[in-house]
Amino acid sequence: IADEAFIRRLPKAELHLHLEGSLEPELMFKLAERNNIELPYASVEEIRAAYDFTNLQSFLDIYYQCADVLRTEQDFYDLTWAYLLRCKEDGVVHTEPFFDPQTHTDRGIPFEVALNGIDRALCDGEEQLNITSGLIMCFLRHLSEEAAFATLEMAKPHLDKIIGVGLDSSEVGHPPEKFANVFAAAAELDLFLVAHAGEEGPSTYIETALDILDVDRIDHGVRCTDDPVLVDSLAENRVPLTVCPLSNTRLKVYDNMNQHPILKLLEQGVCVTVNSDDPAFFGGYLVDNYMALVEGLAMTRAEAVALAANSLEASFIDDELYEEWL
Ligand code: ES4
Ligand code: ZN
Repeated sequence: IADEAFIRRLPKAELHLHLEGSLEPELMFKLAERNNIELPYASVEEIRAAYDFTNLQSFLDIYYQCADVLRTEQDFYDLTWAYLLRCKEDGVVHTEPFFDPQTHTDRGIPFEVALNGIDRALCDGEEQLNITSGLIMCFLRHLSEEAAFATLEMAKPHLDKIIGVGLDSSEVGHPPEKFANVFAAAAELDLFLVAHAGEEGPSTYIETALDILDVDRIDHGVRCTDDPVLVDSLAENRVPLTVCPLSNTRLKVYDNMNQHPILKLLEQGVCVTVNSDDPAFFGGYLVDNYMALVEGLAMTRAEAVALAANSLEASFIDDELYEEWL
């Protein structure tokens, strides 16, 4: 059985982390005060008590509301920097975080305010913490493909600060193929491609994300277990899945961690990785997610090493860079 000190020391990449989802209640209060915003909660305890989710949408409603405290470039810097300090504690040597530009541009915050604050913190993280990174911007799938195109247009002057595009928000009813044209346009710009698929949505969304969007990785993807032929094909092609154990139990994809399929998928040869998704809302950062697998599934040291190695294999950094960590 693996233990916390062992897991903390393993060099790991984090490949599925929403920066807006790393906003801790303490920082939320600080930013609300700084920006003269009245929060609908009286205390940090009251905020944490509101994080009692029944499904993905019940979480997203609160998550978008909380993001409203992020107003200035410094706010986005502080958010990102706080996350990077947690990476350092957790032995994360490389991270490819997501941000949701439309969550900010739709309430009047310029694209550059969010991007520049995040980018400046990521640059400082490379210099001061020795954590490499690559930023991924996600399109909100409950909005139109036209709106996604407008967001891609805003990113065009800043392609030196963005390595890829993703697809997140409410999954069911918004299949990957809705975004076929904008993903093709992003591929033309040499951006990496990822998409949330098979979290609450069916395994067919995993297939269309791969076949129609041509993504490099699948975010979540756990519902592939409904289709054994798909599982074989994911294993055969080493398609990475960025799995988020605490997210899946907090959003009731599984009632209990002992039902989580990640270690079974690992054994079947699928390139599964461990990630924290929205750690401020789901009760834990990367090491906490590994420890949840120790507690729920009696994960061994060998399994933890394999999951950490998968995260480096599945990252978009040069293979030579990660070999020094393996
Ligand atoms: C998300 Cl867990 C999850 N699923 C889909 N979209 C998201 N955005 C932030 N967290
Ligand atoms: Zn996610």
